[in-house]
Amino acid sequence: MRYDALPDEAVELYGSYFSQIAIRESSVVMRQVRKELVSAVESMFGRKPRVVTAKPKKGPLVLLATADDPELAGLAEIGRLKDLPRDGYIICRTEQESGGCIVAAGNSDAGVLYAAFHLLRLLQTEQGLDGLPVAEGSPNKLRMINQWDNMDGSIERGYAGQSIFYRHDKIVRDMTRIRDYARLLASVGINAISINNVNVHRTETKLIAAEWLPSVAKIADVFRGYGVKLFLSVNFASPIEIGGLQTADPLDKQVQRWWKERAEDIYRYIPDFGGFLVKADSEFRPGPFTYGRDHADGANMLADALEPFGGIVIWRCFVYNCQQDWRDRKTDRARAAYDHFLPLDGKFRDNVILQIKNGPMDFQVREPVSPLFGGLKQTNQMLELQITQEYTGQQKHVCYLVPQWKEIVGFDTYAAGEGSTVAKAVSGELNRLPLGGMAAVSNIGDDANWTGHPLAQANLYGYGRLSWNPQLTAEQITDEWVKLTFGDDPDVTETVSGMLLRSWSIYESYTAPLGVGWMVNPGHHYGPNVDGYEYSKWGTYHFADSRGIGVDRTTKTGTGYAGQYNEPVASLYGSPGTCPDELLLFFHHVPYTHRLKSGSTVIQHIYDTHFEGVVQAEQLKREWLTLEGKIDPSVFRETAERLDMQIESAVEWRDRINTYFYRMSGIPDERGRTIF
Ligand code: GCV
Repeated sequence: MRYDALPDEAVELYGSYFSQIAIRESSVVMRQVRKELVSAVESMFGRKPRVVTAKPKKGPLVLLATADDPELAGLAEIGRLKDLPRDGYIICRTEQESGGCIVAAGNSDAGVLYAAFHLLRLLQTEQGLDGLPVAEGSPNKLRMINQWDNMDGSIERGYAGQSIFYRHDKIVRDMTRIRDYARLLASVGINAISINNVNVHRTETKLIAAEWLPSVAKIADVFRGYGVKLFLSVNFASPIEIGGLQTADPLDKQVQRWWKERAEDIYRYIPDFGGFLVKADSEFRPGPFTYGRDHADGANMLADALEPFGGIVIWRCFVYNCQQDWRDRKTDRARAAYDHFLPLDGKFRDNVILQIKNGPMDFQVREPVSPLFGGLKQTNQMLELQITQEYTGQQKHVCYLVPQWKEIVGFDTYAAGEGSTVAKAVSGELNRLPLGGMAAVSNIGDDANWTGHPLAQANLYGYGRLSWNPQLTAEQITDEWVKLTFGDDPDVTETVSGMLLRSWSIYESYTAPLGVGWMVNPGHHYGPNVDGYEYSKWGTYHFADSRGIGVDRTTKTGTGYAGQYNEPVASLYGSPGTCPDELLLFFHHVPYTHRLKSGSTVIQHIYDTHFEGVVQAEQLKREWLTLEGKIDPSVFRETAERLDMQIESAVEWRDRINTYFYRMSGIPDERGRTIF
């Protein structure tokens, strides 16, 4: 959204079209479309466009309108809109008018907004308009952001400053930053946001009460202008904590009535309120289990309260025993979501969506995809990703996650034969379900650069683009972001794209090996600590001893987790001979001398990747330094500083991991490098 001045050639080619914009401000969204376009055009073409509400007889001009606008009558291309989803759009060029016209038309106001951003993106990335017409629509009805912000201004797992929504237990008065955020999100097609942490503490429980609803409504007003629906995370025990009731039992009539009344209150203030996001019976949060009820009872009770107003309940599946005894090798946290929710398939109301984390554990740098996606057949589902880099370098390390997310959305669950990808499961296409989409935990805060690490912005951008269109390749998304952010100097675009696209694999190489995960410092989760979680209650173990390492999750001798997948995936993961190297220790306990498909032994792989990871981190820094003078100086400096932190941390990871496994196994590095 820099809207840099365009090169002369582009100004010459398109300047006349953009000298005149025809748009009817029939809604708050259309008003923002007009504002965005006017300021972008002024900045890119160096001239303020003339804005008219009815299409003039003579072009050239840019016309922005919804499908039902009479101005579009007779335009052949517009017919294609009816085959696109509600927020779909087309952009085309017509020379029938004298002078010519660029038309950006949407099935809804939000569709027009997305068309406008698409048009601006084409100009900024200097792709020009030769590729028109374009017709787009997202398969995902919900493309959502989850804020884990608390009202004291802190952000759970936030690495970019304080909340832009709250400060000192209050909602901020100045909404400028929130407005900018809404613009940012809309520019990549996000259409929903929950604005408070899923761990809903005492103060935030009151967000659904009269005390805070007027201020929440102001935030909703800001997001509405950009086609983004507002949701709140709610505390399942609210009827007790703020309602004065003795119970929060979902089958209790008083409780049901209490939630219905809250829904009425909320919709009085926010008529298009999205609904509730719920973390229940998870990590000490209250939930239906307290009353001997199941998660369908809990979710359906809230869904019934919201249903008359068109609201939905997004119910998280991150439910597991966080009080496990490490001596107990039968209980497996990885199994938990499937074990809890599969038996409830088909028991949820139509306005409930189950939100499932991408992996069965918790946003590790490498995990298999949750088997729930291939298991649920009759329940709306949503994929939950984590943009904030809790376990992936906390925005000190560059770790671009789009390649990881691409693997996840492209994973074949075989639920209905080959080609049953996660993308199809969550869009609803696979099981012909009405609701679904993607959600992700945001990585922004009030840091001037939004994300702490300047390159971490690519993760937010990439999530938005991928949730709009899961078919986009990582390379396409990266190329767009780099050009929009840094311009199109080939030295810069090639270097930054290369750095981003390699960064996930570099981070993986010097941290926990072969999918085993969790070798981090407990609590804050930054930096290496091989046994940090080994004897804890969290169910996150690697079981390393002097002979081998890994978790046996097979059906024959282990926890049976591998059997939660459909065939042929269950068999693939079920045997160490066929299990992909990168997930070997997630599924199998093997000796250090076990030979990987790569030809290396497990122990030698650990040494090699950890030495190589540091070399690669240093290489990232070297590459970045070649860009001095070609990148905004403050961005250059901030990134260089973070790359130094990354190298320092990678060295720590390398030495601790290598030393630990050398001491455990007694097997030296074949290449005789320094291990302590
Ligand atoms: C919001 C992990 C994180 C927690 C987070 C939880 C969740 O356990 O460490 O901070 O809590 O996931 O997703 O609910």
